[in-house]
Amino acid sequence: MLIVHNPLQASHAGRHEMFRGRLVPCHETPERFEQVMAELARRPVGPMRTPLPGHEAADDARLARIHDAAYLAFLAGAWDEWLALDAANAALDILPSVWPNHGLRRDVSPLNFSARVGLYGFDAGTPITAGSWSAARAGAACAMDAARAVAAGQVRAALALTRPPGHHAGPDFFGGYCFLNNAALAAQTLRDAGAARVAVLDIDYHHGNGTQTIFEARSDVLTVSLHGDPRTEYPFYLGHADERGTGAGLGCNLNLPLPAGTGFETWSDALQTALAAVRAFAADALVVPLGVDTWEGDPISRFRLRSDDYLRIGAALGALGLPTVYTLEGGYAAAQMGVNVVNVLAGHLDQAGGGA
Ligand code: OKP
Ligand code: ZN
Repeated sequence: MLIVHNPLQASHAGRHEMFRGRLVPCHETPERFEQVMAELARRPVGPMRTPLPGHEAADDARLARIHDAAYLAFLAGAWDEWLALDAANAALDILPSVWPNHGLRRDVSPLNFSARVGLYGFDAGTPITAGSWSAARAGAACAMDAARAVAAGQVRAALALTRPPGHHAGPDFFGGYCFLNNAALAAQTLRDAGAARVAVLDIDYHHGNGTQTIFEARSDVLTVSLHGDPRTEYPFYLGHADERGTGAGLGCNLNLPLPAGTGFETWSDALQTALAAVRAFAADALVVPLGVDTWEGDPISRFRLRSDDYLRIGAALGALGLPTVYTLEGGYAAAQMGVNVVNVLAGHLDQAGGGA
C-alpha cells in the first residue's frame, strides 16, 4: 500500500464555521492528518512519499478535467481579492453569507467579491484561508499521483492523504470542507491512464454530492455511496435513493442512505449491496473516498461503527481484487482517526494478499 501525503495540508487551517447561529471552531483540522501519520508510523503499511516537485503545471491541466476554469481561477485568487478589500481581512477567514438560490441567477458572475464567494460556495461551514488553495492543490496532486502509481502497476493500492477533503466539491462549487474533488480527480486519472470503467465507492458518513454531480451523466464511472439519510443528515439536498444517474449515466449512480444510529450489521448489509453493484459494473479500477466519521464516537455524525469494524471493511474492499485508490475524506474524532484509517488499510492488505 503506497501512502501519498500532502506536504502543504497544514497551510489550510480554518478558524471557524457557522453552526446554529454562531461561529464555532472548525472540525476539519490539521491534527486529523497528523493522527493518521502518527498511526502509520506505529503500524507501517508500505512506502510513503509526496509528489515530486515540478508536477504543478501538468496538474493544473488535470484539475481542469474535472473543475471549471472560472472556478479554479476564483479559488486561486480568492485570498488576494479578500486582502485587496481590506488589509485587516488577513486576520479573518472567508465565508459566504449570500447565495444565488431560489430562482436567483448563477449564470452572471457578480463583480462583488462576497457575492462571488456565495456563487461558488454552497455552505457557511467551509472557510477559505490564506493557505487553502495551496493545500487543496497539493492534496489533489497526491490523489492524482496515487492514481498514476496504481494505473502504472507500481502498486495495487494507494492512499492519498488528502486534506482538505474533496467529495462535496463539484465542477464549480466548494462546500462541506471541500474545494477540489480528489476522488473524482483520481477516477479521471485512472480513466486517462487506460481504465475503461472506474467505480467510486464512497464510505464517508456524508453523501458525496460533488462526486455524484461530476459523474451523474457519465456511463464510464459508477458512483456508489453509503451515507446518512439526507433527510436528516448533511448535505441534505442530495443523496436520496431515487437518484440513479442522468442521460447516458442512467443506472450509474447508486445511493444507499441509512438512518442516523445505524450500526455495523446494517451498514455491512448495505456495503454488500454496494460491492455487488461494483462487481456488476465490471470496473477495471476502484476509488474509495474514505471517511471514518462513521465511527461511533464521531462528534458530528451518527453511525455506530467500532474501530475493529474498519478491519472488516478494508478486507471486503480488498477482496474485490481491483487496483484501488483511497482518498481521505471525513473523520472528526481526531484522536481515534489514525487507528480507524489504518485498520481499513490493514484489512485491505490482509485480504488482497500482503504486498498489494
Ligand atoms: C464533510 B465530510 C455547518 C455544519 C455542516 C458539514 C459537514 C461536512 C462533512 N457548520 N457540517 O463529508 O466529512
Ligand atoms: Zn463526512
